[in-house]
Amino acid sequence: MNMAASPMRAAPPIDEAFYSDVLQGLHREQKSLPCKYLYDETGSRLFERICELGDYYVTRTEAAIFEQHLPEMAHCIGPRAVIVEPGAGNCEKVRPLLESLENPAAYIPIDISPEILLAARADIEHRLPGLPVEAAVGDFTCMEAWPTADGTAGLRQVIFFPGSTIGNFDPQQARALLAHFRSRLKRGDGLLIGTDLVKDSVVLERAYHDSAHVTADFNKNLLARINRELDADFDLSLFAHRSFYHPLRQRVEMHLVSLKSHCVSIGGERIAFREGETIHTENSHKYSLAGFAELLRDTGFSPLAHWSDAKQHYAVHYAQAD
Ligand code: AVI
Repeated sequence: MNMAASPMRAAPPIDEAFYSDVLQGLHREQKSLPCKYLYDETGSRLFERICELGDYYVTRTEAAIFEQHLPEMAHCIGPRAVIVEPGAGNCEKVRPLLESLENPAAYIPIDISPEILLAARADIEHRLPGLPVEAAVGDFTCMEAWPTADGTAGLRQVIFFPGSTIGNFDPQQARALLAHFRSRLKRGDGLLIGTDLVKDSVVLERAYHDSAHVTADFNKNLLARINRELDADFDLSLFAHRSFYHPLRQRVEMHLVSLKSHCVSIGGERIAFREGETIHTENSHKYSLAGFAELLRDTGFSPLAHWSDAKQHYAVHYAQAD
């Protein structure tokens, strides 16, 4: 029987963890949704477009820092290093780093998506033939996802965590994540990590409320995703994108504002929205150089070097495990 043509075809199974995170978040006093859910296929494509925007300085500033300082970074890392990349994605950022290292011993990308890892592995094996790639599927914030690096004992491991991803973790979570990274390393191993820096709020707010409205589409796609995957009926025209810099918390907050009082049904459950009420969808924390160095020290690292752009918008740090 051709199931595709059958009217009895079962609905795709609901992702229970997504469903319960969404309901839990929307029942809070300040409604919120975990930012990891921004990245379904559409969200990931929109994020790639954000990275190319003139208003979003983060990606191109980091790329320029890498381009300019790769030899110094490679010098800090040293020969025969094992590079571990949590949340590796398409490996675009690690490639130039691997190419500039002296005789790297292995590359270990960790990512939740097996498809992305397969493509990344093929790309690295094609461009750096002979470099062993040991891809690990899983959530890099969980211990179980980290491979036990067989055959790499005695070699220096360096965790590569670019893209200011650390900024999307709240301060406590960021501390826990760095401590988790430290627990995977031995004394003398390294961490190469990118952070967005505290700066003029006009620059920050333009980056997260771009003139082409791509960030607005990225934010609103979360509601479209909930409609698609969790049988919900969000009317996207009743929500507006809002982002602002919170100077005390040193973070850009992203919200979706309800433009009028109304109710939404999610899998049969009704959620009421008041006019002006928001769903908090993302925090993007900004660090000072001194503040991040302190965080590194608190979590068992010695900051050894950092590289920044002329405007001090962004920094890449190299730290050694104590
Ligand atoms: C992935 N992350 C570092 C981005 C950021 O800048 O916090 C996500 C983003 N959200 C809106 N624009 C970009």
